[in-house]
Parts: sequence; structure tokens; C-alpha cells
Amino acid sequence: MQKKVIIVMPAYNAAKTLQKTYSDIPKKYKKSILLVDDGSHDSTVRKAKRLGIKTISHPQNRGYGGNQKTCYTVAVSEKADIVVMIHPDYQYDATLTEELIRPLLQGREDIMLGSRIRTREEVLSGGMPWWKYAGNRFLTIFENTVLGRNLSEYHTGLRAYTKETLKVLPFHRFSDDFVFDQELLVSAVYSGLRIGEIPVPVRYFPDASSISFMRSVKYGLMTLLTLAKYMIAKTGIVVPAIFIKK
Ligand SMILES: Nc1nc2c(ncn2[C@@H]2O[C@H](COP(=O)(O)OP(=O)(O)O)[C@@H](O)[C@H]2O)c(=O)[nH]1
Ligand SMILES: [Mg+2]
Repeated sequence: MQKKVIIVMPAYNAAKTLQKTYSDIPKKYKKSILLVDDGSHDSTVRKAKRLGIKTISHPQNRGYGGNQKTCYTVAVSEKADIVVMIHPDYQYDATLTEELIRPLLQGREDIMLGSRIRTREEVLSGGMPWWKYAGNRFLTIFENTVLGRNLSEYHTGLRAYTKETLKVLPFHRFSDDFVFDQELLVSAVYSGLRIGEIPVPVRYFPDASSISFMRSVKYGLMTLLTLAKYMIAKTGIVVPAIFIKK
């Protein structure tokens, strides 16, 4: 039976880049896109509606994690078998959607990530600021060591999940902030889920990146805290709420 794929876009002030992101999404999925607007101050909602994208608006800004909670709740309630999350900021190559989800369709992986980190030269010439690159590498090496995995990055905004993954992970208990993405992956590792990746080109330009240095530092520290929670959970003495008890 044909699997149902829903593409979710957690949007915040994405009016300038939405059309381009939308254009790159393969035609067969254009009718199954869901955009959740997190109280944007620009014309994101108007543009999304004009493109025929199903749009849900948060009356107030809930944050990046809060936005994804709505995305996944709605996608699961609409009986998606596979949910692709892509930032509507045109940073990621949406033409690769098919390739990204293939291992999920074939039952080989539970989560797929589009990794921007292939070579340092490629990433930096793609425009990622050197301090973001350094932070990404540091956190990724640390995460791989603690989690016992070998991913090339944990920080991408192009991801795909099976419905089983979204049903098993307690994502409603994750943060409403950016660390949501980390809690999801760390919780997935704790639950023994399979995480695969494909390389995707990097595209950094002013409209594709708004997170400031200080927000990034906070994100880094929250990521380390998430790893500490993982280590605590592994002791078996207490299991923090972001994990499903074994
Ligand atoms: N829902 C929500 N999303 C946000 C907020 N701030 C930023 N974002 C989104 O978070 C994503 C990642 O931020 P971005 O600045 O692109 O990070 P970078 O590309 O990694 O430097 C983008 O899709 C933004 O639109 C917010 O307050 N709420
Ligand atoms: Mg971005």
C-alpha cells in the first residue's frame, strides 16, 4: 500500500524564502504540506495560503520546539506514515526529499537526517559561519561519544521520521525551544531507534539563519544538559521525562 508522506514546515518569519522552499519540494508531495506558523510578524501565513499550503497559526509565539509539537500532532492525527520536517528558510535542498525518506519507506531506518557536514571546505564555502561550524563539530563529537553513535551531525533542519517514531517518543514533554531537536534524537537513541543520514548541500544566507551567537551558546549548553540527562537515565536510578522508561 502507498505510504502517506506529510511534509511539515515549522515557520517563523519565512515569507521571503517560503516560495523557493515550496518550489523544490517534489510535485507528488506538494499537496501534503503542513505549515505551522509561530506568530510570524511578516506575511508567511498569507504566502502559504496563496501557495495552497495547509496552514495552522499559533496565536502566540511558542518557540521552535512548541511549533514542532503542533506539526507532529497534526501530521500523526492525519495518519501520516512518514513525516518530513523541513525549515522553510530555503537552507536545505528539498529536492532530495525522495532520497531522504527511501530508507524509511524500506523499513531500514526509523529516523533520517539530511547532514550538512560532509567536508569542512564545502560547509564553509556554503556560508556557514566558522563559529557555528566549530560548535556543530564539537557538539557532534561529544554526542557521538556519549551516545555511541556515529552521525556526522545532530543539528540539521532537514529530518524525516516514521509514524512509529513519533508515536513512541514523548515529544510533548520536550522543550519548546531549539533544544527540542536534540531531545528528540537523544531520546530516540535511548529507545534504540535507528538513525540514518544522507549528505545535503549547505546554503547559508541572511534569510536562512537568524539565530544569534548568544542563542546558539544557550542551545549548546542545553544540548550538553540533554546528554547529562541521557547519562543519568543510563544509570537506571532515575529516568528523566524526555525518555521512555524501559
Ligand atoms: N517556531 C519558531 N521558529 C523559530 C523561532 N526562531 C527561529 N525559528 C526557526 O528556527 C529555524 C532555525 O533557525 P535558523 O535561524 O534558520 O538557524 P540556523 O539556520 O541553524 O542558523 C528556522 O526555520 C527559523 O524559522 C521561533 O521563535 N519560533
Ligand atoms: Mg536556517
